[in-house]
Amino acid sequence: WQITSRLRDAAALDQLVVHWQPVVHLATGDVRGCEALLRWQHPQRGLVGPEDFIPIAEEDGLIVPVTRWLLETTLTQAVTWAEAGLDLVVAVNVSAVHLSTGTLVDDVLGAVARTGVPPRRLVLELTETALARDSDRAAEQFAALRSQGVRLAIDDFGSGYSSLSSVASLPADVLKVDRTLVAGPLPARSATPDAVLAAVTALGRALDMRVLAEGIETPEQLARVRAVGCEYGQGHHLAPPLPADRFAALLAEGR
Ligand code: G
Ligand code: G
Ligand code: MN
Ligand code: NA
Repeated sequence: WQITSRLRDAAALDQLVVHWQPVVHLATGDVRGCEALLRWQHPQRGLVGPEDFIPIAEEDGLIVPVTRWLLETTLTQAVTWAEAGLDLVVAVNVSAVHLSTGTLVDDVLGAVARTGVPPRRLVLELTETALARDSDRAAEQFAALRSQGVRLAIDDFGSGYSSLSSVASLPADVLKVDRTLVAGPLPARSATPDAVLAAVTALGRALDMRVLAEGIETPEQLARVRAVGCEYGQGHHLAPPLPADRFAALLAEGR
């Protein structure tokens, strides 16, 4: 079926929706920010997850207008939250395809300028695999965005095959530790199940990055990531991705 042409319509018809997953400061339990996660409200199929349409959007280049829309939507939402007294850091996932088109810097800075959100409140997330694909070009665009105050995160770190030196040479602000490291090896296979998690956390801190543990699903995992010194966390045990109204309700509870 013609998911691509339907997606073209969807982008125009505002069938895309954003869910917001809280980012929690682990020492205090405060929600300090959120990650924008795209969904497609399909008229027949219901809520379609990004894994079912982002790869197609990347193939035909639609990911670029979709991400432009997402940046505008996210920053507009951030303005609304700021007006309600909530100064949140908002994170948006960026595709390697977008990096390779060369329009990312203008797209991001344009949305920042139009909405008036302080650039420090925006984090762009790129996976280590995406960064490794064209690391010189990525570094160039990173430098341009960072010089304007936009923050950068290396997403899903520990899931791919990039080298430690490539991480050290990228000027990123946040290291997002992949959920496979948070889940850890099967205890039966390791006498020191936290060794890799601890080492990756120490690496991030040594490189002056904020370390954020992803995919925290249980109280035990929360205890582990705190014990190794992760500063921030995300995951279903803390809060799942939520529609804007439920995200706002959660923030209201915490105050
Ligand atoms: O939202 P999760 O719930 O299902 O997302 C699945 C995957 O889709 C994740 O790897 C996430 O990074 C990616 N994803 C979600 N929203 C976006 C987006 O707006 N752009 C890109 N490039 N990836 C996204
Ligand atoms: O951008 P990234 O690949 O990190 O995307 C975050 C993805 O992780 C989204 O698909 C989101 O729905 C998902 N996610 C968020 N919290 C959890 C969790 O606790 N467990 C698992 N398995 N997935 C999660
Ligand atoms: Mn992400
Ligand atoms: Na991630």
